[in-house]
This record gives sequence, structure tokens and C-alpha cells, in this order.
Amino acid sequence: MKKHLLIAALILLSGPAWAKDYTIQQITDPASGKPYRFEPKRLTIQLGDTVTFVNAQDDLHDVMFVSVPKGVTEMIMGPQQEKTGQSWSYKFTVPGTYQFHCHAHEKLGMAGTLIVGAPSLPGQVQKMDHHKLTAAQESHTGQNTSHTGASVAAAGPEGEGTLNSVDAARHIVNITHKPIKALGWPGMRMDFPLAEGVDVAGLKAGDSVTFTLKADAEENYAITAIRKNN
Ligand SMILES: [Cu+2]
Repeated sequence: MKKHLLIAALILLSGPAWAKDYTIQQITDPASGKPYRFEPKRLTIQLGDTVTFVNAQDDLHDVMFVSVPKGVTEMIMGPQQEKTGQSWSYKFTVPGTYQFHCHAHEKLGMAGTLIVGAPSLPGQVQKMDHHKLTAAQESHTGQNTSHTGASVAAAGPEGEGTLNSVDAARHIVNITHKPIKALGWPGMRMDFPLAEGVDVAGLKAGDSVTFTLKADAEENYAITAIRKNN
């Protein structure tokens, strides 16, 4: 009996020991036939493993997951980063097939596939398309592009949620937000970059917050204002 408890305790304690960390490099290599790419481009990991995307040289890249297994309830996307060695990590806890790309270099073939555990069966994946989210927003306002841009810049859709972390040095906050109707977004947990000059000095993990979003020309959302709810 005691022996069984000991073994159970050991299994619990050593749980993280067999979860692995993998690295995928974001590469700019103009001299090659594949100037923009993820390396490896295809990777299989196990449930609970973590993948870290690393910027391999000074150039602007990001990572956005555009097709994910059904059962994933948050948008999975890393921030734009432009310095060598900057990285973003994500732990995968839903099995299946994931497709991702770098938003800036998607059309130049910078895309990849991640298998967690086993590939998804047909019909068991869902699109997580930030392009469509933005399109939904534009058709909502019913204005042409330049005017939409201006009005979004002026007011911007607002969101509400709970702060999970504040990384002032990298200008990134992680928020679990409620649905944002204006954007057609479901409730998600995601990283948001902070626009220039946004002050987060008074904020900490656990705070309930209201924030304003703005999309740049590349349809990446940043927070232009954030305040703690009373
Ligand atoms: Cu890129």
C-alpha cells in the first residue's frame, strides 16, 4: 500500500520531466531558394510539450495558428518580433493537427505544420483566421477601407478581461478576454502587444481590465489604451 502511494507521488512529481521543449526557428535567408521559412517546417510533439519559436536573425516575423483541432478555445498567436533571439513559447494541450504561418511572409511560403500526438481526422479541425475576423469587422462598419481605418484609429473596439501577465520590457500583456462583439471574436486567452506609449506600470496579473484595440496595416491588433476596472 505504502509503496503504491510512493509510486503515485513519484509519477505526479516527475510529470513535467517527460514533457519536452522544442524549438522552431523563424529564418530569413535571402540567398537561399527559401528566403523565408520555419525550420523545421513540420514537427510532431506529444501532448503537454512546449514549442518555442525563435527569431533566428534581425528581421520581422510572427507566428499565427490558422487551423487548429476542434477543442482549442483560444487564438494561438505570438507577437511580431524583429530581433535575433526573441522568442515566444506555447504549451500544446489539445491533440491533433495545427497549421501556422508568419503573417508577413505567408505568401512567400513561410508556413508550417505541427502534429500534437496524432494527426486530426478529416473534419476535426477548425479555422482560426485573423483575416476573417478583420473582414467581419470591416463589413460590420460598412465603410470603405480608408474610412474604416480612420474610425478604428479614433475609437477602436473595446474589450474586457483578466490580466494573466504583464511583460513591460517586451511591451506584451496576456489577457483572458470576454467575447469582443465588434470584432466577432469569441472569448480567448491571448498575447497582445502594447502600442507605443501605453503605460502598464499600475497593472498586475489578476487585474480585471478594459482595453482598446487597434489593427495596423497588417491586421495585427495592439492595445492602444488599458485601464483597471473598479
Ligand atoms: Cu516572417
